[in-house]
Amino acid sequence: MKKIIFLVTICLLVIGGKAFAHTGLESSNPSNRSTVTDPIEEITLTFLTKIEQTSSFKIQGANNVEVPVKNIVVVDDIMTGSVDGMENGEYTLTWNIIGADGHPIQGDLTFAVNLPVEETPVQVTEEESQVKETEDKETAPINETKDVDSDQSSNSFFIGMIIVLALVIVVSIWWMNGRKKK
Ligand SMILES: [Cu+2]
Repeated sequence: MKKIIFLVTICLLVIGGKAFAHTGLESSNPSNRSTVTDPIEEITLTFLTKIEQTSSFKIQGANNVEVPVKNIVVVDDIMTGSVDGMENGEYTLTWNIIGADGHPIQGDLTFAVNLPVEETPVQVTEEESQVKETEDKETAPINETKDVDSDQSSNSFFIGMIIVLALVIVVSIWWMNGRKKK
């Protein structure tokens, strides 16, 4: 009986420890929901634990157009990548990593680029503004479904494991008691 309790306790501790090591984003530059007013050359993402070399990230601007990211480098818990000539606008950065406990995790953050623009008088013709309007209408709904977080699925996996283990304890105690009575 004591052996079983001991083994189950060890199992719970191991699983609990792994759940604790579950990685997430600690900080970033640019940070989430920030507005950048100087030209960006490097993106830095800092995670809570070391991450695998296969980790990566991508950046998408308006209408989901992807911004090329060069030289993605992972050193321990930090992932960097360089970008070139990002225009003013809003961007979504999606990271895709494998954490220290081997779990693939995805998340995203948003930031805006708002560099000072040199004043050059631009005349918008009526035709151009009409084109813009129809473009806006066509592409508006695309950006709305963007909250992926696979974090939760692996968390519920752990909760499932713990429930299964709890059941194992209850059944073994019940079984052991039954044998003693006979
Ligand atoms: Cu994990």
